[in-house]
Amino acid sequence: MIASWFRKVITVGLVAGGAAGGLVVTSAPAQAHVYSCPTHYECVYEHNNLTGAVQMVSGYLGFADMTPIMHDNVSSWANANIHALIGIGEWRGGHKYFAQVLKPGWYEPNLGSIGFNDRADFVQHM
Ligand SMILES: [Ca+2]
Repeated sequence: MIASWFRKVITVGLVAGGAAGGLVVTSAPAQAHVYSCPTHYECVYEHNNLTGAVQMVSGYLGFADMTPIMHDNVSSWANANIHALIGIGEWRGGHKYFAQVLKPGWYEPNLGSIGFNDRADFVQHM
């Protein structure tokens, strides 16, 4: 049942509050894997393809820091929320930089594909 939520991945690059707030959207091929992120959560994973250590973040939290284990160690992630767009990002010079935004039910199997492997500091509702 959860698997039906995961179909594709959307990549959105943006800088919150940045003057040059261009929005770039690209899509990557869908991939089928074993999904372990419960409905209403977003999950970040240590390794590609939603494997390795996991941090599950309640979809009711607006913002969550990565745990010490996951900080600068996230390689893939999933948004199992029903409605919420979730962004993943890092702090850059005191500002939030969002590397990617996932629609509900989407996942990113390889953050390295967008140059963001092992860099995430937080996830946040958009
Ligand atoms: Ca990693």
